Amino acid sequence: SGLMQGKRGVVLGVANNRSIAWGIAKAARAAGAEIALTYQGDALKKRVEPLAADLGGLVLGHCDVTDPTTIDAVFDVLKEKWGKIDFVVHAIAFSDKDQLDGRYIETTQDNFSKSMLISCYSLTAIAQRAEKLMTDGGSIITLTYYGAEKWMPHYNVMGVAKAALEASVRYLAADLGEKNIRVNAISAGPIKTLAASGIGDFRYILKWNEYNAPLRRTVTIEEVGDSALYLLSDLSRGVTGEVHHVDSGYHVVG
Ligand code: 0WD
Repeated sequence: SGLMQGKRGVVLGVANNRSIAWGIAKAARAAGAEIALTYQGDALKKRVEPLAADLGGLVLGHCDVTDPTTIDAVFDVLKEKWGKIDFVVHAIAFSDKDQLDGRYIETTQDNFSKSMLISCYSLTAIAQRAEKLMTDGGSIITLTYYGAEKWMPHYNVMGVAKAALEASVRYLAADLGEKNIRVNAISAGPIKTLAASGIGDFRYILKWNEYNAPLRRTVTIEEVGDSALYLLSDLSRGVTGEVHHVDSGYHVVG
């Protein structure tokens, strides 16, 4: 379909072809969008470049959200190549793996700060740059998880960071609404990705969702991608500040 025809956007957080960001990039491209990707470090560069080529897209370069100069650099490239953008997909999170296990109470100050910076503040840092390029309005989406709303085993500081991320979505939506820039989140069900493999007992969490979610299964990155099309396109032009669950309905029972 041509739902995203004429729209251009940047997708941050593709690590490999199992990334949720990749599911969204593929769906947006299939609907007609032009896509730009970033990568974090040289190890991921080798994976992201061929994926961007598959989409006929741009590679903007290295972006590590802990280093604001690298965020500025990729937005400078965007400005130079495209002048304006229509959407941003933020699919970035990080916490030390050894603290995604056991008790939340053991979280260190250092990992708390790092998790909040990468998993929460980065959305605001990116929105600051995106605002300047979204001269005809736009749509910004981020990825969150049910652990923001309820205690979940082992999710720990990520749950706290996701709660703050969801609050950021509401504050950013209010700030950017008068420019017709919408900010929403997708709360995805558990999917086996690189980031998820760091979470303790993740296979058990997948099984638990299969047994208990209304649809009796987990979701795929393609399903998250298709739902993202709604939030990225004009179909959702009346929607902002929302957290949309794409989780086989787990949130109604969990
Ligand atoms: O079950 C899941 N997989 C769920 C993930 C359920 C609900 C939400 N999410 C969220 C994650 O919390 C994250 O916000 O979806 C988003 C995307 O995560 P993903 O697709 O599960 O994981 P992955 O493919 O690993 O992509 C996350 C990427 C990083 O990958 P690695 O694994 O190398 O940390 O986030 C990027 C990086 O590419 N990233 C950064 N990018 C820029 N600067 C940074 C950073 N400092 N740190 C991580």
